[in-house]
Amino acid sequence: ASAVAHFTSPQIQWTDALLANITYGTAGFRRTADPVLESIATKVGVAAALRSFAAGGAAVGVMITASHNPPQDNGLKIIDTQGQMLEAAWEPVLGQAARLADALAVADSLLSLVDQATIERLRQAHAAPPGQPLARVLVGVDNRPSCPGLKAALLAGARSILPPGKGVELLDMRSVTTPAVHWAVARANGLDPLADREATLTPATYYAGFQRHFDAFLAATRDVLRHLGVEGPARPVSSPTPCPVFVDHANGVGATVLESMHLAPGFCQIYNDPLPAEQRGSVVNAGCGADFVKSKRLPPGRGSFAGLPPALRIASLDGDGDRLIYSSLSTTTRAFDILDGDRIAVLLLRLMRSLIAVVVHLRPEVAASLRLGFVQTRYANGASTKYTREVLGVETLFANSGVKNLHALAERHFDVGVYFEANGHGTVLFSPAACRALLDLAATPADQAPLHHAARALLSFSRLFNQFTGDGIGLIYAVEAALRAQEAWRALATCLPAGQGIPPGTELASDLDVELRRWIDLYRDWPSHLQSLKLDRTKFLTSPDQEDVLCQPTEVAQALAAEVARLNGLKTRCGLPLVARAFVRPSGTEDIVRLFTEVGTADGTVTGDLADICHDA
Ligand code: 16G
Ligand code: ZN
Repeated sequence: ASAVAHFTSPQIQWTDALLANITYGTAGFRRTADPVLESIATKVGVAAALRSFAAGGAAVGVMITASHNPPQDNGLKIIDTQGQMLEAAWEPVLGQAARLADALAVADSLLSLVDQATIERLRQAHAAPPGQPLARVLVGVDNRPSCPGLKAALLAGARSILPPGKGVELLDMRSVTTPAVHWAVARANGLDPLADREATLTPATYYAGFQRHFDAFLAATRDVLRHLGVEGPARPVSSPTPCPVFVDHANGVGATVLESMHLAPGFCQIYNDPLPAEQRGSVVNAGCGADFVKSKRLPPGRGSFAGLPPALRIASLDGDGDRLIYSSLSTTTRAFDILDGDRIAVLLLRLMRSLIAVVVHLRPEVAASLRLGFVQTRYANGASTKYTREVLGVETLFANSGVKNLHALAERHFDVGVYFEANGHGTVLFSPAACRALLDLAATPADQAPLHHAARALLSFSRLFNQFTGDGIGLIYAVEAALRAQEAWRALATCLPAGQGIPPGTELASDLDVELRRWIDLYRDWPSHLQSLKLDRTKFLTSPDQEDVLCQPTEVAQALAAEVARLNGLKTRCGLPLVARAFVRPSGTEDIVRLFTEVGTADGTVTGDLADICHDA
C-alpha cells in the first residue's frame, strides 16, 4: 500500500452514479479524463506491475487512449503477456479495485488477484538486494491532452509495488498506436510467429515492416506472373502512382506515426486539414475518423477539395489506430460509398483464398495447415455473410462484440482466421501450423518456381497482419495490396488448377479506380439500421454466447421476436420473401441500449432503403 497518496483524492465524490459506470469492459476503463480516471490509472499501474511480477517478469502493456471517443475522454487498457487483451478473470477484480477509495482496501483487492506464493515472493523481493527488474511494464499513449497526467499516475502506481532499484522496469513507448503496444509486449516476451529477422523491438521497425512486406508481396506477385509468361505493365508500385490512398488519421496518434514513417512516394496522402501536431489531440475524432464515417455514414470533414483528384479512395483510422474504414468519395458529385469492416474482410478473404488455392495447388500437402475461415459479429451486414458463405464458400462464424471474442473464436477454429467487426476492428490470425507451413514454403528454393514466388507472396501478405490485435495502418497496406493484386491471383487460382494458361490481359491492377469500383460492386448491403436507445441498460440481459438473444426483459424479447416473425412472413413488392433480423443488447461501452434491424431478401437482391422495402409491411 505504498502508493496510498495516489489512490485517494479529496476532490472525488464517490457517488453511486459514479461507481455504477466504473467497470473494466472490452475497452478497458473509459470515461471523461478527470481525477477519477487519474485515481483509476494508479490502480491500473499497480495491477499491470503485479501481473508482470506474477508472470515471472514477463512484459505487460498499458495503453492510455479513448480510441474513437471525443477528445475530453480517455481510458486505460492492460495488454497481457501474450500481447492480447487482459485475462477475463482479472476484469471484475480490477473493476472492483477501481471503485474503491480506501488505499488499503484497494491494495487488498488487487493482491487477491495473485496467489499466496506470489505475495510471499513480493515480500522477499522487498528485502532482497537490488538486482534484475522483477516486473516490466510497457506504456503507450495516444495524443490526447490528458495523456501525460494519466501516464504519471499510472507509472507511480506501477513503481509502487517494489522499491526503486529492484523493482519495476518501465518502458515508455510515448505516442504510439494501440496495436504497436500489443505487438511490442508480445515481442518483448519472445512471441511473434511470423517475424522476419530484421524486426527489432521498436515501433519504428514494426511500422516500417508494413511497407517492406507490401513491396515484397507485389514483387513476388510480379515474379509469379513473369515466370508464367504473363506480360503486363506491372508498374513498380514504389514509383508515384496516379491514385494514392487518402488517409484520414482522425487527428489521432496515427497521424504522428504516419509522419514518422518512410512512406513510399505516391503511396498515400494525408486527407485531413493540416494542423500543428500539438493541436490535433484536442480535436481527435471530431467530424472525421473511422467511427464518424461508419456511424454517421458521411465523408470525413475537410474544408476544401481544391486540387484533389475527382475520385478519392479514403482510409479512415480511429484515434488510436486500431480500426479502419475505407470509403470512396467523388469530389465533384459528392457520391459516397462506405467500405466498412465487413467489406474489408471480404476483400482480404478473396485474396487470401486465391493465394492459398495457388499454393495448395502447387504443394497439396499444406492444405491441412491452411484452413481458411471467417468470424464476424451479428452487426455484420447479412449481404456480407451471404457473400462469404455462398460466393466465396468460406466457413463463417459469429462471435459476440469485442475484439477478444472474435480473436478467440478465429484462433480456436481456423488456421488462417480472418475476423472483422463491421466497425473496422479486425485482422487475420495464423495458427502455429499455418506459421510453420508459411515459413517452410517460403524456404522453397528459387529454382522451384512458381512455388517459390507464390509462397513468398503468401508469407509477405500474411506479415501485414498484426497477430495480437488489428492494426489500422497495417490494414491499409493489406487493402492496397489486395486492390493491386487480387485480379492476378484470382486468375492464377482459376487457371493453374485447370491447366490453362493465364489470359493475356492479366496484370497487376493498373487502374485503382476500377479496382475500387469492383470492390464496391461485389455485393450490395441489405438495408439495416443501428439505433442507440436511452434506456436503463442494466435491465437488459442477453444470452452469454449469443448477444442477439435477449433473455430479459421477457416482454421486450417476445415483442421483438413476434415482429421479426411477422416481417419474415412478408414479401416485397416484387414478391420476394423478406429475411428480417433484429436484436437489442445493452452497450458494453456506453450507458445505452443498441437496437439493430436489418431486412434482406432471400435471393440477396434488395431495392430501396429500409422504409421503401417495408412499405407494404
Ligand atoms: C469496444 C470493443 C469493440 C466493440 C465495441 C462494442 C475492443 C478493442 N473494442 O469498443 O470491438 O465493437 O466495444 O461496443 O474490443 P458496445 O458494447 O458499446 O456496442
Ligand atoms: Zn480504437
